[in-house]
Amino acid sequence: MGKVSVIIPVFNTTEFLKKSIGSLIEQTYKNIEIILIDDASSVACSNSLEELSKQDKRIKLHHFAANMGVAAARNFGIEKATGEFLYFMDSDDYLPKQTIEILINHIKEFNIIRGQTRKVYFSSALAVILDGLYQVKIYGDKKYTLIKNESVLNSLFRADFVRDNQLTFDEDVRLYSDLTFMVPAFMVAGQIPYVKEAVYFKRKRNDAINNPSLSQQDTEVKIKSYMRVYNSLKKQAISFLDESETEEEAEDIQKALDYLDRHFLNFYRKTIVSYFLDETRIMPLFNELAESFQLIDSKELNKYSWVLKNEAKPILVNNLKKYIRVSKRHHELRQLRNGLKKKRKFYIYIYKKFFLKRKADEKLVFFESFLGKNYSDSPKYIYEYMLKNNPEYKFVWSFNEKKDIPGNATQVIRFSLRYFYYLAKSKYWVSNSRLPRYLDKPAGNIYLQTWHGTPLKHLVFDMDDVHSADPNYKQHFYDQSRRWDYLSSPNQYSSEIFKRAFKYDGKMLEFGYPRNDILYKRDTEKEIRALKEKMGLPLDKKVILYAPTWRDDEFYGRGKYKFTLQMNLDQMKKELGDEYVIILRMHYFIASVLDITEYEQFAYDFSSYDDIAELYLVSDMLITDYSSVFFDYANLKRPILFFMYDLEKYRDTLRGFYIDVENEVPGPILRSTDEIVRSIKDIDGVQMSYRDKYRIFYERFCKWDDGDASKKTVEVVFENE
Ligand code: C2G
Repeated sequence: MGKVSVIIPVFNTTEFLKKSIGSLIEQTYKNIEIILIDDASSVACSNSLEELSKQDKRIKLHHFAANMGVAAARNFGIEKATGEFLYFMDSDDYLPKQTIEILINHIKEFNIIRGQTRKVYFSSALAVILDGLYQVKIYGDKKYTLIKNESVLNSLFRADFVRDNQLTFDEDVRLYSDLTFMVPAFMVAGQIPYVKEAVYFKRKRNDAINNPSLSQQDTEVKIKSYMRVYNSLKKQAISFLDESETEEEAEDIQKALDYLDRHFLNFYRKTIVSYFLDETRIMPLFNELAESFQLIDSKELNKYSWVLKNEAKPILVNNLKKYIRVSKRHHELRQLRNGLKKKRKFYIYIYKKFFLKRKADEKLVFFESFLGKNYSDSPKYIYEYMLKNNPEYKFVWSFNEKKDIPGNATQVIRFSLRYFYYLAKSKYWVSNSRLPRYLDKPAGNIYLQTWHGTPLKHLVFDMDDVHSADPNYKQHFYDQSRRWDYLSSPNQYSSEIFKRAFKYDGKMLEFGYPRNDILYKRDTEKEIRALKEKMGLPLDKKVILYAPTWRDDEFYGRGKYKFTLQMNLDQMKKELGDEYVIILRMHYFIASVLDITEYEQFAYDFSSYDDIAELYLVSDMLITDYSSVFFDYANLKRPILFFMYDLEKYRDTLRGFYIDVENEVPGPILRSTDEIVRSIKDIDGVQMSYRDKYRIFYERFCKWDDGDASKKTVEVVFENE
């Protein structure tokens, strides 16, 4: 079997190179050469390429002196290739071991063969490929569906075929140059086989802000490149059609023409139309748009909706003014239609269209804590402080269901029409987590983000792979956090992390957490006794609080996480039940329900209890894992045990920590119920041996908390206004 030249342009993808090049080195098909074209990357990236290319003789590394773009790099790669076959790969993607072997085994007499591309968000995707069970499907009439994703990736080409037909990538466009190679290739390739099992993992970058991939770049550049590519390919295909000699050839070219039209019209519908929502963007692109539309076959255009056809009319005659009018009307129609689809969407439509246009109430404050789940956390304490001290203000609380709370705040059900109405009406927003992205900020609005914990786990832009259920996490977070005017910080350590990891450079309120005021103001025997009575806890037993966090990779769906109790409650009850009771408190993301009916009088499920700070107060010790609860709990100076049965996975794969957990946490790290029981039986000894660590920890994380954070926060945010 012949040699395969794998061509990889590289531009600043240092963190992905090891994975991608490694996946080539490990291919079961060994007869390959790996042509790396360093497109004038950063020094770090170039060095890392040098280092990696020493690993394997099959690697040939070339450096460009100036950045030339992917198309030029790939063309250069074609020139340098010595193989019988060509294969293109991107430097942030990777392959399962068998991909090239499968493609080679099935290319047979064909000129091109394609495999399947799968999008991934992290570096550990696996494909299950059963030897010999490959389904090869031959595409003739419908072959253009194979390039719906307009990509050259994961296709194996005969090198002769590419050279004989002088196939190259158009170097004048920054994006969509793949089409300038693929469409002409498909026009002359004849039938094309496709093997689903030959998988290619295409990394969807999770950080479009710091490290955008080509496809995540500026929409205007994208549209311009696209129109240029379409116009030139369309003209080229039309001239081929004119020159075609046989009917068969003409039919093949007609398929390319139809594909191009369909592709263009879909691009227009999906990308250009929404970009034109802002009408000032139309004019600079309009001439080129008209040129493209004039190339479309009217037969194809007629297959589209009347909305699109109506827009096409003024474009075809190059009438900008009329197009702007039609486009505006259609946008309104689209918004309305979207709005009517679902109740929530309809409310958002009303919010934007009507509520936002009304004047806000200067003295109205909107509160939300943990996505409407609780009456808790810093928003609660800021509210209670204001209730007492700022009678000139009125308040709104957003909850998932109505709650019994002090004061006379208006309550709204999250996502109801009233929720949207009051959001628009409130000059102030106070929330401890993100508010939805579509909630445009009303004019003059002041948004206090209190956040909800000293960070232990890497946050947002400090995270590499995102394993959680929301793949666009970073982009969304960035958009949402641009609206914050104030951010509460519990300690110096957090201030530094927040600035970097949230890319936040607004005002920071460095007063400690309002939610921890209670730990200083109400830590008295009398208060604790009253709380225990309210909670129905026995007064003659000591209380253990178990409050673990959630795991990014264990979920049922977005925002609905699983939790399996790893603690043996039977054993705990048997060995500790005489002296202790245990409160189980799951994270608010956890959707799993605990069944603890067997452990009545010993285990209490307080997962839906509003305010964890009250649980801190009534407990004699805390068991937790990677939850920020221990930073707050340390204010009480009571013992903390760390039940970290999955420490390696959590630290190394899922998140990564900001502190050296094994050395810095102020209590023992335990991995089994046995160890927990042993530590609890000797809790005084444990406390003694962690005395110094605890002191250092307290100094570092709890020093700002003094019981007056709510007061100081309100003075800055509300009283200075
Ligand atoms: N919390 C709780 N009960 C738990 C765990 C946490 O009430 N069993 C509350 C605490 O107030 C804690 C806060 O939720 O400080 C945040 O909890 P973490 O476990 O630190 O979770 P975190 O990863 O910060 O949640 O990405 C956004 C997530 O919202 C962050």
